[in-house]
Amino acid sequence: MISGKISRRTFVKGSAFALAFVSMPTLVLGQTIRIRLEWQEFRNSPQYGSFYNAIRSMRANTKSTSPASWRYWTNVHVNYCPHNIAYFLAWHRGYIYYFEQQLRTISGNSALTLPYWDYYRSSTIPSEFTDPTSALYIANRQNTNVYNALDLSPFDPSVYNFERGRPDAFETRIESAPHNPVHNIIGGVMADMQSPLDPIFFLHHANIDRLWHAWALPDGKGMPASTASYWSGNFRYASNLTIQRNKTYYPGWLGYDYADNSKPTALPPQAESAPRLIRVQAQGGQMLNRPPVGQFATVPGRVIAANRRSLGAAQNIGLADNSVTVQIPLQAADAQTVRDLVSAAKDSSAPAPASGFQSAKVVLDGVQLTGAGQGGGFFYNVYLNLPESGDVSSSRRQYFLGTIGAFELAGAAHHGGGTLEYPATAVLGNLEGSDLREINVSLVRVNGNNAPRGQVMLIKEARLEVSNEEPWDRSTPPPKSGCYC
Ligand SMILES: [Cu+2]
Repeated sequence: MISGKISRRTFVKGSAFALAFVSMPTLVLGQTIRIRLEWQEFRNSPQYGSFYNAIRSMRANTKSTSPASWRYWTNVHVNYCPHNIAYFLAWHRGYIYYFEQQLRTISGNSALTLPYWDYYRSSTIPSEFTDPTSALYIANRQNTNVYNALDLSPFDPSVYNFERGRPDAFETRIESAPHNPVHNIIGGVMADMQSPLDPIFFLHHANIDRLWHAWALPDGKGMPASTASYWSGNFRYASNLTIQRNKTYYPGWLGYDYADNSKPTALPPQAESAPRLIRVQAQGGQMLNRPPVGQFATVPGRVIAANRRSLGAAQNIGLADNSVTVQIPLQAADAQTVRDLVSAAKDSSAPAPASGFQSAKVVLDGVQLTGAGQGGGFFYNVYLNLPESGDVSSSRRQYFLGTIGAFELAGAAHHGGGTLEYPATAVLGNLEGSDLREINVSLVRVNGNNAPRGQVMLIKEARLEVSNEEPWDRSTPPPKSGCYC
C-alpha cells in the first residue's frame, strides 16, 4: 500500500491498479482511496450483501430523526438540496459521500462503496431494483428505461466552463440533461424532491458525480481553482452535519475514485421493445422540425420591477402530450432591445445597449402540474428561436435553454414558487438571420415508454425578461491556478 503524499501520476497508476484489483485500496494525500464500481460489477462483488442489508435495515427503520433511517436521508435532500442554482454538483457530492459513510456504519463494512448506474452502458434500471420482493424496489415508477433522458452534449470537447451562469457551463448542462430527465422519465418519487426514497436515486447521483469527475479530468477544465473563493464555506446537510466546500472539489479528497473515468461517447443500445414513436422523440440524432405555433393570448412589453422589463409574454399555456411553439410578438422598441442584446452577445467589446438592459432570460411563471403530470414519465426540452425547419438535435447547443418536467417544478416549488428561469443572453448571441420581430419558445416533448396523455402542465405566463444585471454568461472563464488532483 502506498502512503503519504503522492503525485498525480502515481495516483492515476494507482487508479488503474485498483481497477484491476478492485478490493485493493490506494492512498491519496494520506487518505485511503476506494473504488466505486458500476452496478453490474458491484452486484457480483462481495460488497453487494453489505449494501443490500444496509438498505434493507435503513428502510425498515422508521425513526426519521436517526441517520440510520431511510427517511432521514430523504429529509436531508428535501431540506437542503440546491437545484438549478450554484453548487448543484458539489452539494450532491458531499451528500452521497455522507450517505456512503452511513452505509459503512450500518453494514459494519468499512470497505463498502456506493455503486453507480452507468445508463450510457445500459439504460434500463438494474433488475435488482425492479423486483418487487427486493429491498431495492419501490412502487409507482413510470419507467425503467431512461434512454430518452440521455444526452451527450455536456461531454462535447468544447464544453470548458463549469460554473452555472457562464456560457455553455458544464454544471448547467449536466443538470439539464441527463440529470433532470432521468428523474422525470423514471417518475414516481424520482420526479420530486423526495427522490432519495427510491434507492436508484443514489446510483443515479453516483453516476452524475462520476460524469463530473470524468469531464473534469485531467486538468479540472474551467472549474474554479481549489483555492478560489468559490470553494470557501460549508455545505449543510443537517444541523450537525456539514462539509467544507473545498473538500468536494476532487473525489480523491473524500477517499474515493471510480472504476471507469471515461466520458460517454455514444448512446447505449436501444431497448428492443421501445416503440418507433419513442425513437423519433429521443435526443440523439433524429430529425425533428420546430413544433407548430400554438394559439395563446399575448401581452405586450411591461415593467416587471426596477431595472427589469418583460419584452412580451404569452399566457395560459396548457401543455399536453404534444410539442408546441409559444410565439411572443415584440413591439418595435422591445425588438430593438433584443437586437442590441444579440449584437452585444456576439461581440463582448461592443458598447452596452443604450436601453441599459444587459442580460436576458426566458421566464416560465406560475407553472403547475395537473394530476396527470405529477407522476412524471415525460419532460420537455426548451429552445429559443429554433429555425422553422431543421434538425433540432443538431441545433441543440445553439438554441437549447434547458428542460422542464415534474422534477424541475418540484425543485422550483421547493425553492420558493412555480417559476423557472432560463438564462438566455448567450443563446441570443447564437441567433443568426432572425428578423427578431418575435420570440419563439419551443417546448419539445420527450416521453418515456410509459407517459401520461392529455394535459400535464399549465404555464400562466412565458416571457422574455431583460434586466440591467451584468450578463455573466458573456464573460470570460476564470483564470486557472492550482491543479485538479
Ligand atoms: Cu438528482
